[in-house]
Amino acid sequence: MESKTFTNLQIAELLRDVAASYQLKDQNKYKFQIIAYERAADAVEHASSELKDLWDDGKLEEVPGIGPGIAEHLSELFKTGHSKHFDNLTKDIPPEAFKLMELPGIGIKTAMKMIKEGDPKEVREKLKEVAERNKKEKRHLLPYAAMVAHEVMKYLSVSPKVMRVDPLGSLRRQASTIGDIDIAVATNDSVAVLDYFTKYPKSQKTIEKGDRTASILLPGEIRVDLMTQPVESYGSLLQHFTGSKHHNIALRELALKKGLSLSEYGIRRSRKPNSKIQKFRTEKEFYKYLGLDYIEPELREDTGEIESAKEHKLPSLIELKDVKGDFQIHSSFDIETSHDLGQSSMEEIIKKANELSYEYIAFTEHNPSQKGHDDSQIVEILKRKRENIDKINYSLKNRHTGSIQKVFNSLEIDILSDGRLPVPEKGLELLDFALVSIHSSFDLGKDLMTKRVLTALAQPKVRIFAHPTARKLNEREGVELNWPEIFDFCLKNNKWIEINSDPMRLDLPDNLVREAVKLGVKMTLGTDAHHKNGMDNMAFGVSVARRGWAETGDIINTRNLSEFEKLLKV
Ligand code: DGT
Ligand code: CA
Ligand code: CA
Ligand code: ZN
Repeated sequence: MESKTFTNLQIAELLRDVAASYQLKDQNKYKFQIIAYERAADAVEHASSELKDLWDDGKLEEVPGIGPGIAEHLSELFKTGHSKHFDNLTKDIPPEAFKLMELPGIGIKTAMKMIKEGDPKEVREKLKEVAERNKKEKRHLLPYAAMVAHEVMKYLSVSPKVMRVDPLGSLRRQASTIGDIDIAVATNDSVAVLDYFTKYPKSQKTIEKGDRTASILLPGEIRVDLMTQPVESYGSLLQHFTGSKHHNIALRELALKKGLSLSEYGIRRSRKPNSKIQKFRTEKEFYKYLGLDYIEPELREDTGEIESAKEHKLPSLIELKDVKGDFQIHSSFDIETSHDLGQSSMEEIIKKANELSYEYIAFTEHNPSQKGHDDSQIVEILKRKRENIDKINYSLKNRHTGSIQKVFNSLEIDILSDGRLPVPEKGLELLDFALVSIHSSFDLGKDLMTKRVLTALAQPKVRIFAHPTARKLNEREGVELNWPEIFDFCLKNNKWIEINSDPMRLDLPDNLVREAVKLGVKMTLGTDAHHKNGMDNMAFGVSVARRGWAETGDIINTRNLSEFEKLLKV
């Protein structure tokens, strides 16, 4: 490694390599070293500050798991870019061996054996797999990237040279995961702005710097690209670097047919490089010049948006302000569930809902656990919640203190592996409506899983299929379901599909939202908040809905209270 700025991830990897080297030397003799280096690697990986910063402040040894010995070697590493001790230990081991160790189930000994005695083709394939994994792991969840970008944009907007600043790329298109952050600035002094940008206090290094672009690396392996143009061409810049790549390729083809050529500077009448360039202040003018209606960034994925823009048939997308309530909230009201309870009281949540100007919300705690409760006890617990909700609604009716008019008595119920629900009929009757979701047995296979879900949805009180694929971004793939069948059932039986706004979920995914919209299946938005602040995540669910071409009509919680109550009776 050349640079002296090591990220925590790089350091953790290095410490693991050292542990592996000891293991290869003599597993018994170096038992303690192996444990110490592995523990240190774990500690570094989970440290909340960058190790290099801690070292700068002389606080390296305060990290639990880093003793004086390892601290000394790391110190040398930060100072010179190398540690003699680490280099000596690792020098005779091929770097590929360390790479192979990143795959689950492969230790250093297996890795060495594969390299020395195994099929070279297989080794190459495995190494490719490692590269793929690393690429995947480096994508950041949207809310995290949005937060980091917000800070950088705030910093940029302080500079008097910065006239406008906007997000670009996948962040502006609100994709669920972000590879790197891209930002646009309108300025007449690009050099000064780029200079100022590379001095961003949290920047670990400048990756590249030119006349109109610069890239920096932030803690957590997050890269930020900045692009600039003067105000006169700012629209072209926004358009060009918002992408997506596929949208731009399709747009370029359309332009070619008209004899035009596109770039971040504007549109040329001919392909000759010196021909006059038409500049655009806004994207709207840019699209108009090509004969297209303005296309919202969330739609720019080349899935038919250009044709629709030509024919003036783009959807009028739902906006955050259209949302009149939240359909998945977990309060701290204790109904003896085996899942996680919320952390905020019903009162705190209602206060927050008023701040968000909602008309209604649903309390959807997890169902009481079957362990330790028989059916009659479950019904008793649900009665207690019903009474509490009735009391709240009584006082809401008589006090009129905020926008909230009503709270609904709901429940998020597990779908058991055979599709039954762990709540008896008498318990269901106490609810206004219920959500059902998959929290276990994720590998049933498509047919059984579909049958399981349809069985649960068939219950009359059940109206919403919550976080329907059960995916966890960067953690777990979604379950397999026969979507045409599920959608068809929902359409015929007035069931709704949730767009869960939890940043880890964003589920229903945008491509399936699009399918639902095409078929006329209605959806609900829920934050799955387990704390009142989680209710702010609604914006991310709205982004998913927009990426799926949803209009207000497609989303149930854009209805006002009386409209919604009518729908509940259907
Ligand atoms: P990401 O970063 O993987 O989440 O996805 P994007 O869409 O942000 O991709 P990125 O950062 O590589 O590029 C930003 C956008 O800029 C991309 O959507 C298409 C557009 N673009 C236009 N010209 C170019 C080019 O020459 N190179 C790249 N990489 N992107 C370009
Ligand atoms: Ca990007
Ligand atoms: Ca980029
Ligand atoms: Zn859930």
